[in-house]
Amino acid sequence: MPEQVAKPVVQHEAYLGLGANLANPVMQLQNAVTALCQLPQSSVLAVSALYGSKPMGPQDQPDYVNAVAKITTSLSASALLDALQQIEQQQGRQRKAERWGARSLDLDILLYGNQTIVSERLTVPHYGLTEREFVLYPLAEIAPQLQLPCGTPLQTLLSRVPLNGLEKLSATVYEKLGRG
Ligand code: ROI
Repeated sequence: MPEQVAKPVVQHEAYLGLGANLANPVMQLQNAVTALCQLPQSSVLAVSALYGSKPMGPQDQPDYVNAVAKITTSLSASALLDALQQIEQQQGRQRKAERWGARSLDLDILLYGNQTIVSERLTVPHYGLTEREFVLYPLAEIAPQLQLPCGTPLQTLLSRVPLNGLEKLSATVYEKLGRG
């Protein structure tokens, strides 16, 4: 019988983007964080504040609420993507034909360790990371010293991308919106 060799468990630090603009977005993000805390083989290490942001893409949709979470996980990037898509579906996400339309919850893998991944399902770093204020500022809140796999410091990207109306939501606002 071949000798059983235990496979070492490799942990990856990953950053996830959270966004919603339908069906009580603040509650969607709060529920998403609760669901992330229950991901298998993973732990949530940090979550940014929630931010209000202007829609990128078609303007005839509500403002978004965005945040970024840092996790450590031994899931592969594609198993992590499966788990995130399952959370989106559990929270009522309906995939529509319209590109860049409103959504009840969007969970994106922004970074997965220091890896660059290009596959049919997944592009990491996330293709919008370098130009989206609603990703860069929450990311900088929890990882100000971060560098992308290509070596570019996050601070360099931030200096190029204006706030475009992005605002940190206060706890009072969460409560107000949470009740709405
Ligand atoms: N716009 C903002 N402000 N926040 C998002 O999370 C977001 N997500 C999207 C598109 C439609 C591109 N616009 C967004 O997928």
